[in-house]
Amino acid sequence: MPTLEALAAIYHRPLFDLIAESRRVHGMHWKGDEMQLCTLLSVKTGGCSEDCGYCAQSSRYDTGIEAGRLMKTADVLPIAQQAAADGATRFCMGAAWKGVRDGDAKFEQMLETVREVGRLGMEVCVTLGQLGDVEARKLREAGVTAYNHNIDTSPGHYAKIVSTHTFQDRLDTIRSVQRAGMAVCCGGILGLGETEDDRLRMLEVLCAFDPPPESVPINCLMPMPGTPLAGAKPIDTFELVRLIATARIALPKAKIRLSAGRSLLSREGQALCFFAGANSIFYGGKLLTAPNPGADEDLALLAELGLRPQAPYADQPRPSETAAPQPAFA
Ligand code: SAM
Ligand code: DTB
Ligand code: SF4
Repeated sequence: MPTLEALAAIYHRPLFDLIAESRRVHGMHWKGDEMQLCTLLSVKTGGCSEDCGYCAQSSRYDTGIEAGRLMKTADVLPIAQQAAADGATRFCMGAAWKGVRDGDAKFEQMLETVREVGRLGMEVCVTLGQLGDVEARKLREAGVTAYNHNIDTSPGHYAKIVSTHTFQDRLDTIRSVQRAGMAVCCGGILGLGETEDDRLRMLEVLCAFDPPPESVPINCLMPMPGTPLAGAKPIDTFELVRLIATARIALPKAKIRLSAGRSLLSREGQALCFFAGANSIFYGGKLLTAPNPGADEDLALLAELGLRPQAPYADQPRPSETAAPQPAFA
């Protein structure tokens, strides 16, 4: 498990040396021409009680996003079917909740949606906020293969961004997800006013997970009007590429997902991120509330680069089978 010093030494190598190394590591574990396509759907938008300073869905900020109701299973299904038909191999459903609780009618409805979506043959990922062991087990039994719960930034910077829950709360949820045997999808956001040291400390925490995260979304802040971070400055593409390359070297078996903020990058910037080790993207014109490049645009970019969508479960077991139910931390 790399120390902070080791991560910093990797991160600060001359850029071309760094990318050459991340490409070498990538080639040892992944087919270099494959890209995982994951489609996102916000099944419950806005009205969230939490105060995450980057998020348009927090009810604390006047962002123009109205609180919606949980989508019915019957309304989610055709969207998931379309995503599968368009070539997505993972379907990720997000809810603007603090968390979920067993026995709650909304949680039951979510389980039903997972069961139905699971029949379509895609990996099923959900991101529903905090949960405990019971909820995690029920989600896994319903067919969830991966649970997304980001640490978002370093332990030290977290409290400057969110006050309604703690970094430790995030780790506790992740531990429940691991105990239930679901794959952990966990990453962060660049652009929250963090330092380079914070970014590397975030990676250090991810590297300490046991088992390591199955996928690591690297989001660039989409500055959302009305949030405290609306005026944050954009991410330098070379800094993003360095972090992706460092993550690829430190977490060789994880899918590294170039996530939110891709619409702010040039095609060349995205290509450099892919070359440095990013092998997964969100696919479809919308993230949760923010825009994403359109599916046609992405397919054209992949074709131009000679990349192809990753077939479902190509030559590896389903994620839930690789994630042994072990605690994240002692
Ligand atoms: N409520 C759940 C939670 O907080 O885990 C699930 C939904 S939440 C919107 C999922 C993730 O989206 C966050 O952890 C964060 O990494 C990312 N995110 C939210 N707003 C973002 C923004 N404006 N720019 C980039 N990433 C964002
Ligand atoms: C993740 O790390 N990024 C996605 C997904 N997990 C749920 C969400 C990005 C949200 C971007 C802002 C928005 O759409 O509101
Ligand atoms: Fe709520 Fe998640 Fe947004 Fe935080 S990131 S305000 S928990 S929806």
